[in-house]
Amino acid sequence: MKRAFITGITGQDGSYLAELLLSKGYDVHGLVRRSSSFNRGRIDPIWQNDPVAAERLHLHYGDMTDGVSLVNLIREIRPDEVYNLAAQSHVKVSFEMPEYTASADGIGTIRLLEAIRAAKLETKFYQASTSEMFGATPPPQNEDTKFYPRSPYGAAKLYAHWVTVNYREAYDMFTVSGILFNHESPRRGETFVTRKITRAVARIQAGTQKDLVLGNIDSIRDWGYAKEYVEGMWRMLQHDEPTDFVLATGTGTTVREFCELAFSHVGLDWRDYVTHDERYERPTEVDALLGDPSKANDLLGWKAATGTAELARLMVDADIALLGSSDS
Ligand code: NAP
Ligand code: F7E
Repeated sequence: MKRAFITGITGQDGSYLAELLLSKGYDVHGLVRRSSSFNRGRIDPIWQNDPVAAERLHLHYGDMTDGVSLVNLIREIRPDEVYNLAAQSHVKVSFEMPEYTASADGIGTIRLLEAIRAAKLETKFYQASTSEMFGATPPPQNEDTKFYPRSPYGAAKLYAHWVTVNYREAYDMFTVSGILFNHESPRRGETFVTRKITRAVARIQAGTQKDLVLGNIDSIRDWGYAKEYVEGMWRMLQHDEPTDFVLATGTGTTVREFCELAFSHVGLDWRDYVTHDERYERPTEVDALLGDPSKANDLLGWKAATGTAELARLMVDADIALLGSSDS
């Protein structure tokens, strides 16, 4: 039985990845932060839906800013595969908490790599890198595109990307940087724009919300379905050689168009509800992200199946269902 260690297991991607690895028979260990309120809502259903698989799921307290916790956990778990998904992942928040973002997202990665190196393990390592590293470089973007991050988050992730590459070259470790374009789902955090929109659509339709206040709606993103992207992460670690991959749909959509897709799904005109407030804008914006996933298509046989329009519809449907279940 293979053992995996997932940091960020309580997040959107971590929860889908935990389910995937459990379904493949892995023993899954996850890093959780101590919180005064409940933060395991995304993984809790595993115990209800599949109690037998849940016996192979183990949670450990720790933090990406606490190197000692990482050293102890790696030594104790001795994982075959590590997926480093933990991060302060909100771009706008990274302008407000730049130092913390650098520590958790940037230095946290080297803390984890050092913990693996110190334990002298043959562990395979996946780093959750991001299209935000391309920032100002125009699309389409692929593995050879020049990096030009536009936020403390993008810069911290670029540091993490390069130490991942460096540990592969310096110490011959099996380390992979997965450069993922935006991926969303009904489990997406509520302050990211797609979920903010689909949640608002459900509430506006139910009559419990009047309007939706957004920032820049002209930016272009390449939005795919998170559940499919975690399969790509796993395939990267099963590939013969450690090398970096872009995962994306290959299609760009503006925030404005995403609004249109989500509101029209329930017969509403987005222009009647969406207003603007500059407090949701960033000091520097990333105008256009659109990925070229050819390398992953060719070498991993990975392809995004769900396009942005279908994604918008499934997220609206899930938010309507969620609203219904919380009302009852
Ligand atoms: P997410 O929902 O925000 O989840 C982030 C996870 O990291 C949560 O489990 C969170 O714990 C944990 N975390 C945050 N700070 C931590 C710390 N200091 N120590 C330990 N754990 C910490 O993010 P996601 O959308 O699943 O993304 C997963 C990873 O992929 C992130 O690294 C993100 O930056 C990267 N990424 C995401 C996308 C995307 O479009 N979703 C695209 C490219 C790259 P709590 O639950 O306690 O908050
Ligand atoms: O913004 C604009 C905003 O916060 C998307 C993270 O997962 O993907 C994500 O980062 C766009 C931006 O995602 C609002 O200015 C307008 O242009 O949903 P977002 P992001 O910044 O692209 C990358 C790949 C990651 O790695 C990150 O971890 O939407 N926008 N109005 C807004 N954005 C938000 N959040 N809220 C608004 O009201």
